[in-house]
Amino acid sequence: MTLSDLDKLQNDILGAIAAASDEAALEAVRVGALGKKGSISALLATLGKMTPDERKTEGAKINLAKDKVTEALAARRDVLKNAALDSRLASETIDVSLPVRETPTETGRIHPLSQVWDEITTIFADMGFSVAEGPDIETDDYNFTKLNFPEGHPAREMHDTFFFNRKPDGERLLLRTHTSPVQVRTMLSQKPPIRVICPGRTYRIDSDATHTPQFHQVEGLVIDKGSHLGHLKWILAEFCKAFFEVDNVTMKFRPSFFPFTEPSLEVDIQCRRDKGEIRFGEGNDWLEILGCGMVHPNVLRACGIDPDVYQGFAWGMGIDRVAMLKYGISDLRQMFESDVRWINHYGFKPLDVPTLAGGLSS
Ligand code: 2U9
Repeated sequence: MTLSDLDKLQNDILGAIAAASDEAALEAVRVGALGKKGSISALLATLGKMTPDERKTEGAKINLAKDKVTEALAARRDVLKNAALDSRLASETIDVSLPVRETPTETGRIHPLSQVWDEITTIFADMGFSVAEGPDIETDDYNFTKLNFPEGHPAREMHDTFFFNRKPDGERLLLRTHTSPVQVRTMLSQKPPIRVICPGRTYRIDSDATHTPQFHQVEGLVIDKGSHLGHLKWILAEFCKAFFEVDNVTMKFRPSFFPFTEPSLEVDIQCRRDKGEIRFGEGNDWLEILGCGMVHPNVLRACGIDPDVYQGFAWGMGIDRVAMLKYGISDLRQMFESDVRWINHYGFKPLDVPTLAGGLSS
Protein backbone atom coordinates (compact mmCIF):
# COMPACT_ATOMS: atom_id res chain seq x y z
CA MET A 1 0.00 0.00 0.00
CA THR A 2 1.35 3.45 -0.89
CA LEU A 3 1.53 6.21 1.62
CA SER A 4 -1.23 8.12 -0.15
CA ASP A 5 -3.50 5.04 -0.06
CA LEU A 6 -2.94 4.75 3.70
CA ASP A 7 -3.49 8.51 4.10
CA LYS A 8 -6.77 8.25 2.17
CA LEU A 9 -7.95 5.28 4.26
CA GLN A 10 -7.00 7.11 7.45
CA ASN A 11 -8.79 10.29 6.30
CA ASP A 12 -11.89 8.31 5.31
CA ILE A 13 -12.01 6.67 8.74
CA LEU A 14 -11.41 9.97 10.56
CA GLY A 15 -14.18 11.53 8.44
CA ALA A 16 -16.56 8.69 9.34
CA ILE A 17 -15.65 9.14 13.02
CA ALA A 18 -16.39 12.85 12.87
CA ALA A 19 -19.71 12.15 11.09
CA ALA A 20 -20.90 9.46 13.56
CA SER A 21 -23.94 11.02 15.20
CA ASP A 22 -24.32 8.58 18.08
CA GLU A 23 -22.41 5.90 19.98
CA ALA A 24 -23.87 3.05 17.90
CA ALA A 25 -22.73 4.67 14.64
CA LEU A 26 -19.30 5.28 16.15
CA GLU A 27 -19.02 1.62 17.19
CA ALA A 28 -19.83 0.59 13.59
CA VAL A 29 -16.92 2.76 12.36
CA ARG A 30 -14.60 1.22 14.98
CA VAL A 31 -15.54 -2.33 13.95
CA GLY A 32 -15.07 -1.37 10.24
CA ALA A 33 -11.52 -0.12 10.95
CA LEU A 34 -10.15 -1.99 13.96
CA GLY A 35 -12.46 -5.02 14.29
CA LYS A 36 -11.30 -8.53 13.29
CA LYS A 37 -12.23 -7.88 9.66
CA GLY A 38 -11.57 -4.14 9.83
CA SER A 39 -9.65 -2.23 7.15
CA ILE A 40 -6.70 -1.33 9.42
CA SER A 41 -6.62 -4.82 10.95
CA ALA A 42 -6.43 -6.20 7.39
CA LEU A 43 -3.40 -3.98 6.69
CA LEU A 44 -1.70 -5.10 9.90
CA ALA A 45 -2.27 -8.74 8.80
CA THR A 46 -0.22 -8.09 5.63
CA LEU A 47 2.91 -7.36 7.74
CA GLY A 48 3.55 -11.09 8.29
CA LYS A 49 4.27 -11.63 4.61
CA MET A 50 6.81 -8.76 4.36
CA THR A 51 10.56 -8.76 4.71
CA PRO A 52 11.85 -7.51 8.08
CA ASP A 53 12.89 -4.16 6.56
CA GLU A 54 9.51 -3.61 4.88
CA ARG A 55 7.78 -4.68 8.04
CA LYS A 56 9.70 -2.04 10.02
CA THR A 57 8.77 0.87 7.74
CA GLU A 58 5.25 -0.29 6.77
CA GLY A 59 4.46 -1.42 10.31
CA ALA A 60 5.39 1.98 11.71
CA LYS A 61 3.10 3.75 9.22
CA ILE A 62 0.15 1.44 9.73
CA ASN A 63 0.49 1.55 13.54
CA LEU A 64 0.67 5.34 13.38
CA ALA A 65 -2.60 5.35 11.42
CA LYS A 66 -4.12 2.87 13.93
CA ASP A 67 -3.08 5.11 16.85
CA LYS A 68 -4.60 8.18 15.21
CA VAL A 69 -7.87 6.30 14.55
CA THR A 70 -7.93 4.93 18.13
CA GLU A 71 -7.34 8.41 19.50
CA ALA A 72 -10.04 9.94 17.30
CA LEU A 73 -12.50 7.19 18.32
CA ALA A 74 -11.89 7.90 22.02
CA ALA A 75 -12.24 11.64 21.55
CA ARG A 76 -15.46 11.28 19.53
CA ARG A 77 -16.87 8.77 22.07
CA ASP A 78 -16.33 11.34 24.83
CA VAL A 79 -18.10 14.04 22.81
CA LEU A 80 -21.08 11.77 22.04
CA LYS A 81 -21.34 10.53 25.64
CA ASN A 82 -21.44 14.08 26.95
CA ALA A 83 -24.02 15.09 24.33
CA ALA A 84 -26.23 12.09 25.26
CA LEU A 85 -25.94 12.97 28.94
CA ASP A 86 -26.74 16.65 28.25
CA SER A 87 -29.87 15.80 26.28
CA ARG A 88 -31.02 13.30 28.95
CA LEU A 89 -30.50 15.88 31.67
CA ALA A 90 -32.44 18.43 29.62
CA SER A 91 -35.34 16.04 28.97
CA GLU A 92 -35.52 14.81 32.57
CA THR A 93 -35.31 18.21 34.16
CA ILE A 94 -37.87 18.78 36.91
CA ASP A 95 -39.02 22.34 37.45
CA VAL A 96 -39.39 22.31 41.22
CA SER A 97 -41.03 25.74 41.09
CA LEU A 98 -44.11 24.36 39.21
CA PRO A 99 -47.30 23.89 41.29
CA VAL A 100 -47.97 20.29 42.42
CA ARG A 101 -50.69 18.60 40.31
CA GLU A 102 -53.76 17.84 42.48
CA THR A 103 -54.56 14.17 43.12
CA PRO A 104 -58.04 12.60 42.76
CA THR A 105 -58.49 12.82 46.53
CA GLU A 106 -58.37 16.60 46.10
CA THR A 107 -60.16 17.05 42.75
CA GLY A 108 -62.79 14.27 43.06
CA ARG A 109 -66.15 14.93 44.69
CA ILE A 110 -68.47 12.79 46.83
CA HIS A 111 -72.09 12.91 45.67
CA PRO A 112 -74.38 14.69 48.20
CA LEU A 113 -76.49 11.55 48.39
CA SER A 114 -73.49 9.44 49.48
CA GLN A 115 -72.50 12.17 51.93
CA VAL A 116 -76.00 12.29 53.47
CA TRP A 117 -76.16 8.47 53.56
CA ASP A 118 -72.89 8.51 55.55
CA GLU A 119 -74.11 11.36 57.78
CA ILE A 120 -77.30 9.43 58.67
CA THR A 121 -75.52 6.13 59.37
CA THR A 122 -72.90 7.98 61.45
CA ILE A 123 -75.59 9.56 63.66
CA PHE A 124 -77.48 6.31 64.24
CA ALA A 125 -74.30 4.26 64.70
CA ASP A 126 -73.36 6.69 67.48
CA MET A 127 -76.71 5.87 69.17
CA GLY A 128 -75.93 2.14 69.04
CA PHE A 129 -77.75 1.09 65.86
CA SER A 130 -76.41 -1.55 63.47
CA VAL A 131 -76.76 -1.22 59.70
CA ALA A 132 -78.67 -4.00 57.92
CA GLU A 133 -78.94 -4.53 54.18
CA GLY A 134 -81.01 -6.81 51.94
CA PRO A 135 -81.73 -7.55 48.26
CA ASP A 136 -83.33 -5.03 45.87
CA ILE A 137 -85.43 -7.83 44.32
CA GLU A 138 -87.95 -9.05 46.88
CA THR A 139 -90.88 -11.37 47.30
CA ASP A 140 -94.46 -10.10 47.57
CA ASP A 141 -94.53 -11.75 51.00
CA TYR A 142 -91.61 -9.73 52.45
CA ASN A 143 -92.46 -6.45 50.71
CA PHE A 144 -96.22 -6.52 51.45
CA THR A 145 -97.87 -9.50 53.16
CA LYS A 146 -95.68 -9.73 56.27
CA LEU A 147 -95.97 -5.95 56.62
CA ASN A 148 -99.73 -6.22 57.04
CA PHE A 149 -100.75 -5.23 53.52
CA PRO A 150 -103.69 -7.62 53.04
CA GLU A 151 -104.04 -9.34 49.63
CA GLY A 152 -105.91 -6.98 47.27
CA HIS A 153 -105.70 -4.09 49.77
CA PRO A 154 -105.62 -0.60 48.15
CA ALA A 155 -102.43 0.22 50.09
CA ARG A 156 -100.58 -2.08 47.70
CA GLU A 157 -101.68 0.17 44.83
CA MET A 158 -100.24 3.24 46.65
CA HIS A 159 -96.78 1.86 46.11
CA ASP A 160 -96.82 1.79 42.25
CA THR A 161 -94.74 -1.35 42.20
CA PHE A 162 -92.39 -2.64 39.49
CA PHE A 163 -93.35 -6.33 39.20
CA PHE A 164 -91.35 -9.01 37.35
CA ASN A 165 -93.12 -11.54 35.11
CA ARG A 166 -94.59 -14.44 37.06
CA LYS A 167 -92.33 -17.47 37.52
CA PRO A 168 -93.60 -20.92 36.32
CA ASP A 169 -94.70 -21.65 39.91
CA GLY A 170 -96.88 -18.51 39.85
CA GLU A 171 -94.68 -16.44 42.21
CA ARG A 172 -94.26 -12.81 41.23
CA LEU A 173 -91.05 -11.06 42.39
CA LEU A 174 -90.80 -7.27 42.57
CA LEU A 175 -88.36 -4.38 43.08
CA ARG A 176 -88.77 -3.46 46.74
CA THR A 177 -90.91 -0.35 47.19
CA HIS A 178 -89.38 0.41 50.61
CA THR A 179 -86.51 -0.99 52.71
CA SER A 180 -88.99 -2.51 55.22
CA PRO A 181 -88.38 -6.10 53.93
CA VAL A 182 -84.87 -5.74 55.40
CA GLN A 183 -86.40 -5.27 58.88
CA VAL A 184 -88.65 -8.28 58.22
CA ARG A 185 -85.55 -10.34 57.41
CA THR A 186 -83.80 -8.97 60.53
CA MET A 187 -86.70 -9.94 62.80
CA LEU A 188 -86.91 -13.41 61.26
CA SER A 189 -83.19 -14.03 61.78
CA GLN A 190 -82.42 -12.25 65.08
CA LYS A 191 -83.88 -12.31 68.57
CA PRO A 192 -84.87 -9.02 70.27
CA PRO A 193 -83.61 -6.60 71.45
CA ILE A 194 -83.17 -5.26 67.90
CA ARG A 195 -81.79 -1.87 66.96
CA VAL A 196 -81.16 -1.52 63.22
CA ILE A 197 -81.23 1.03 60.48
CA CYS A 198 -81.72 -0.04 56.88
CA PRO A 199 -80.48 2.37 54.21
CA GLY A 200 -80.95 1.26 50.62
CA ARG A 201 -82.28 1.66 47.10
CA THR A 202 -86.02 1.53 46.59
CA TYR A 203 -88.21 1.59 43.48
CA ARG A 204 -91.63 2.97 42.56
CA ILE A 205 -93.25 3.85 39.21
CA ASP A 206 -93.05 7.61 39.70
CA SER A 207 -91.14 10.37 37.89
CA ASP A 208 -91.29 14.18 38.29
CA ALA A 209 -89.23 17.02 39.85
CA THR A 210 -89.42 15.44 43.31
CA HIS A 211 -89.66 11.73 42.41
CA THR A 212 -87.36 9.36 40.51
CA PRO A 213 -88.29 5.71 39.78
CA GLN A 214 -85.30 4.64 41.86
CA PHE A 215 -84.78 6.50 45.11
CA HIS A 216 -83.20 5.94 48.53
CA GLN A 217 -84.68 5.35 51.94
CA VAL A 218 -83.40 4.81 55.40
CA GLU A 219 -85.66 3.08 57.86
CA GLY A 220 -85.08 2.30 61.51
CA LEU A 221 -86.46 -0.37 63.80
CA VAL A 222 -86.27 -0.92 67.55
CA ILE A 223 -87.81 -4.00 69.19
CA ASP A 224 -87.59 -4.50 72.94
CA LYS A 225 -89.77 -5.29 75.94
CA GLY A 226 -90.44 -1.75 77.09
CA SER A 227 -90.12 0.25 73.83
CA HIS A 228 -92.58 3.12 73.54
CA LEU A 229 -93.35 6.31 71.60
CA GLY A 230 -91.35 8.40 74.09
CA HIS A 231 -88.16 6.57 73.05
CA LEU A 232 -89.05 7.07 69.40
CA LYS A 233 -89.58 10.83 69.85
CA TRP A 234 -86.25 11.20 71.66
CA ILE A 235 -84.36 9.29 68.97
CA LEU A 236 -85.94 11.34 66.17
CA ALA A 237 -85.30 14.66 67.97
CA GLU A 238 -81.64 13.73 68.57
CA PHE A 239 -81.34 12.65 64.95
CA CYS A 240 -82.80 15.92 63.62
CA LYS A 241 -80.53 18.07 65.81
CA ALA A 242 -77.44 16.15 64.71
CA PHE A 243 -78.45 15.96 61.04
CA PHE A 244 -79.49 19.60 60.61
CA GLU A 245 -76.60 20.69 62.87
CA VAL A 246 -78.74 22.85 65.22
CA ASP A 247 -79.04 22.93 69.02
CA ASN A 248 -82.85 22.82 69.09
CA VAL A 249 -85.54 21.47 66.80
CA THR A 250 -89.29 21.77 67.14
CA MET A 251 -91.11 18.76 65.81
CA LYS A 252 -94.80 18.25 65.10
CA PHE A 253 -96.26 14.74 65.13
CA ARG A 254 -99.40 14.37 62.96
CA PRO A 255 -101.55 11.23 62.94
CA SER A 256 -101.23 9.23 59.73
CA PHE A 257 -101.75 5.76 58.33
CA PHE A 258 -99.32 3.03 57.32
CA PRO A 259 -100.37 -0.65 57.26
CA PHE A 260 -97.25 -1.68 59.21
CA THR A 261 -97.53 0.73 62.17
CA GLU A 262 -100.27 1.55 64.67
CA PRO A 263 -100.46 4.29 65.71
CA SER A 264 -98.77 5.91 62.68
CA LEU A 265 -97.39 9.44 62.66
CA GLU A 266 -95.85 11.88 60.24
CA VAL A 267 -93.21 14.27 61.50
CA ASP A 268 -92.74 17.89 60.46
CA ILE A 269 -89.91 20.11 61.63
CA GLN A 270 -90.06 23.84 62.11
CA CYS A 271 -88.04 25.92 59.69
CA ARG A 272 -87.66 29.35 58.14
CA ARG A 273 -87.19 29.92 54.41
CA ASP A 274 -84.89 32.83 53.80
CA LYS A 275 -84.00 33.90 50.23
CA GLY A 276 -83.91 30.33 48.97
CA GLU A 277 -82.11 29.11 52.10
CA ILE A 278 -83.77 27.02 54.79
CA ARG A 279 -82.94 27.45 58.47
CA PHE A 280 -84.04 24.76 60.87
CA GLY A 281 -85.09 25.21 64.49
CA GLU A 282 -86.72 28.63 63.84
CA GLY A 283 -89.45 30.29 61.73
CA ASN A 284 -93.08 29.64 60.89
CA ASP A 285 -92.84 26.99 58.17
CA TRP A 286 -93.15 23.24 58.69
CA LEU A 287 -91.41 20.64 56.57
CA GLU A 288 -92.41 16.99 56.48
CA ILE A 289 -89.30 14.88 56.91
CA LEU A 290 -90.32 11.38 57.98
CA GLY A 291 -93.01 8.90 58.95
CA CYS A 292 -93.01 6.62 61.99
CA GLY A 293 -95.09 4.61 64.40
CA MET A 294 -95.36 1.63 66.73
CA VAL A 295 -94.88 -1.64 64.83
CA HIS A 296 -98.29 -3.24 64.17
CA PRO A 297 -98.86 -6.44 66.25
CA ASN A 298 -99.71 -8.30 63.00
CA VAL A 299 -96.22 -7.45 61.67
CA LEU A 300 -94.50 -8.64 64.86
CA ARG A 301 -96.50 -11.89 64.76
CA ALA A 302 -95.77 -12.46 61.04
CA CYS A 303 -92.06 -12.05 61.81
CA GLY A 304 -92.04 -14.54 64.69
CA ILE A 305 -92.13 -12.04 67.58
CA ASP A 306 -94.78 -12.27 70.34
CA PRO A 307 -96.56 -8.87 70.53
CA ASP A 308 -97.64 -9.64 74.11
CA VAL A 309 -93.97 -9.70 75.16
CA TYR A 310 -92.30 -7.24 72.79
CA GLN A 311 -93.16 -3.82 71.41
CA GLY A 312 -91.33 -1.97 68.70
CA PHE A 313 -91.25 1.28 66.84
CA ALA A 314 -90.08 2.12 63.35
CA TRP A 315 -89.56 5.11 61.13
CA GLY A 316 -88.71 5.83 57.52
CA MET A 317 -87.42 8.75 55.49
CA GLY A 318 -86.32 9.51 51.96
CA ILE A 319 -82.54 10.06 51.81
CA ASP A 320 -82.88 12.00 48.54
CA ARG A 321 -85.52 14.22 50.11
CA VAL A 322 -83.54 15.10 53.25
CA ALA A 323 -80.39 15.61 51.13
CA MET A 324 -82.29 18.14 49.01
CA LEU A 325 -83.67 19.89 52.11
CA LYS A 326 -80.32 20.09 53.89
CA TYR A 327 -78.22 21.17 50.92
CA GLY A 328 -80.79 23.32 49.05
CA ILE A 329 -81.04 21.13 45.95
CA SER A 330 -84.21 22.04 44.05
CA ASP A 331 -84.57 19.38 41.34
CA LEU A 332 -84.17 15.74 42.29
CA ARG A 333 -83.44 14.70 38.70
CA GLN A 334 -80.18 16.74 38.65
CA MET A 335 -78.86 14.36 41.30
CA PHE A 336 -78.70 11.58 38.71
CA GLU A 337 -77.54 13.48 35.59
CA SER A 338 -73.78 13.08 36.22
CA ASP A 339 -73.13 16.72 35.30
CA VAL A 340 -69.57 17.52 36.42
CA ARG A 341 -70.46 21.20 37.02
CA TRP A 342 -73.29 20.12 39.33
CA ILE A 343 -71.14 17.69 41.30
CA ASN A 344 -68.36 20.32 41.59
CA HIS A 345 -70.92 22.70 43.11
CA TYR A 346 -72.87 20.33 45.38
CA GLY A 347 -70.26 17.60 45.97
CA PHE A 348 -68.06 17.07 49.03
CA LYS A 349 -64.31 16.65 49.28
CA PRO A 350 -63.39 12.96 49.61
CA LEU A 351 -61.41 13.50 52.79
CA ASP A 352 -64.25 15.43 54.48
CA VAL A 353 -65.65 12.24 56.00
CA PRO A 354 -68.68 13.06 58.18
CA THR A 355 -68.01 12.48 61.88
CA LEU A 356 -69.98 13.73 64.86
CA ALA A 357 -66.83 15.02 66.55
CA GLY A 358 -65.48 16.80 63.48
CA GLY A 359 -68.83 18.18 62.22
CA LEU A 360 -70.98 16.35 59.71
CA SER A 361 -70.75 18.68 56.74
CA SER A 362 -67.98 21.16 57.63
C1 2U9 B 1 -91.24 -3.04 59.80
C2 2U9 B 1 -92.15 -2.42 60.59
C3 2U9 B 1 -92.38 -1.08 60.43
C4 2U9 B 1 -91.18 1.79 58.56
C5 2U9 B 1 -91.86 3.09 58.42
C6 2U9 B 1 -92.52 4.98 57.51
C7 2U9 B 1 -93.24 5.01 58.69
C8 2U9 B 1 -92.61 6.04 56.48
C9 2U9 B 1 -91.91 6.78 54.32
C10 2U9 B 1 -91.17 8.04 54.56
C11 2U9 B 1 -90.90 8.73 53.27
C12 2U9 B 1 -91.24 6.18 53.15
O1 2U9 B 1 -89.39 7.38 51.76
S1 2U9 B 1 -90.73 7.49 52.12
O2 2U9 B 1 -91.70 7.61 51.09
N1 2U9 B 1 -91.85 5.86 55.41
O3 2U9 B 1 -93.33 6.99 56.64
N2 2U9 B 1 -91.75 3.91 57.38
S2 2U9 B 1 -92.87 3.67 59.57
O4 2U9 B 1 -91.96 0.96 59.37
C13 2U9 B 1 -91.70 -0.37 59.49
C14 2U9 B 1 -90.81 -0.99 58.68
C15 2U9 B 1 -90.55 -2.34 58.84
C16 2U9 B 1 -90.97 -4.49 59.96
